[in-house]
Amino acid sequence: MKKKIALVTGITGQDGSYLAELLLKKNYIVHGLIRKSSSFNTGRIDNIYIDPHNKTNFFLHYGDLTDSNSIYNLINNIRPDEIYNLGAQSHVGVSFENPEYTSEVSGIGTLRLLEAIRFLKIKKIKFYQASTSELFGETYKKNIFNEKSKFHPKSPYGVAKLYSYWITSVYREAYGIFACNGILFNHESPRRGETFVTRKITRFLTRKKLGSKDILYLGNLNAKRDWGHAKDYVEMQWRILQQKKPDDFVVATGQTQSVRQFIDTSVKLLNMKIKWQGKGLNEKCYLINKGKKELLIKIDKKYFRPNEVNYLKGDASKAFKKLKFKPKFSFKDLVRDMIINDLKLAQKEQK
Ligand code: NAP
Ligand code: G4F
Repeated sequence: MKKKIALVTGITGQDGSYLAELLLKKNYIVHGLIRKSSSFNTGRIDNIYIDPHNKTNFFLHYGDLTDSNSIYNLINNIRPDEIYNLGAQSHVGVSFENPEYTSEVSGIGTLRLLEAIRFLKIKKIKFYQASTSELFGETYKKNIFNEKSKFHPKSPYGVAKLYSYWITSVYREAYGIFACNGILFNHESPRRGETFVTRKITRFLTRKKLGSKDILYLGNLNAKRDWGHAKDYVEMQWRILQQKKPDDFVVATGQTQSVRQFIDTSVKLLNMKIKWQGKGLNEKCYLINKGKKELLIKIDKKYFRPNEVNYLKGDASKAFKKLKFKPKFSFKDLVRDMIINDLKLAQKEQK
């Protein structure tokens, strides 16, 4: 049987790397778009790249979501069956500092891909857009959000992604392109970027466990997120494109935890004892060890966003039913997976 061809933007990122592995296991030929960087940015996919078995079915191409020509030429050359648009400036906090760039990449970048598909008239292409729970943003009476919920983004990132969401939907309706949105709630893993709060916490606490003297600075501890595991969620990205009709799906666990709860869970798994003291910007967390109190976490204003999404919880009933979505990782499994990985990293660093 002829192998399917997939193009993945954002292949060097958390999701891109897991998705590439999944597609290769499913016998796809995988092409990834990578941007030129002055230092290596392929750490998450080096395992795939250096494996000789993948020599004939894994290819990387330089390009950029801000560069229409690179996108057009690539799609024209490889003529993929499926395109997964995972590339983005994906950090909400950074989007307040670089709003124009974020819009170019995470918003107009999607249009560039869809325009290439339209111009090239490659009918077979199925298109996946990495949409996000940041579309919902505002909390209406502690809602649980589904595909019909009202959008109200609260950051330049959320607005850029809202553009991508709608342009994907418009190209589906106007030109009959098989284009889908996966509205994914937060998902993490040992491959999560270290500036996102979960990984920042697990990297710090595992180093601390091995005796580091550092202090962790965080922003809003009370924000709540619906955290799933990236490995579960990339499987859903693939399943969304295997449906008979193009459609949009919320992917979430239906559980929500605060940043503080994420810390408490990590600390328990590491067999550490902590104590929270104070309030607001003066709140501090102490490590209690052999009766001694050591400062562990402090609040730093710079990590607060000008506009915050305080609460996110998703209702993935549609995905449960149609995609047969059943997350394998519970919240505790997710934290454990990250802790185990980061403990190993911390041990390596010590050596
Ligand atoms: P990530 O780890 O930040 O990866 C982002 C990827 O985009 C990286 O490969 C990055 O390349 C690439 N990229 C950045 N700017 C680019 C540009 N100008 N041109 C081409 N590629 C560019 O993100 P992730 O967590 O895997 O998320 C994947 C997608 O899902 C993103 O679109 C994100 O917005 C969306 N999403 C994520 C979550 C989540 O909780 N993880 C939830 C909902 C939606 P470099 O490696 O060179 O930086
Ligand atoms: O880990 P975060 O930066 O993720 P955030 O903002 O929820 O965005 C992630 O999930 C979205 C899906 O909902 C994706 F679309 C997006 O691409 C990204 O993957 O922050 C989580 C929460 C926020 O409320 C933030 O204010 O943690 C709070 N927080 C508290 N201290 C912090 C910190 N966030 C970061 N990054 N760093 C801190 O020191």
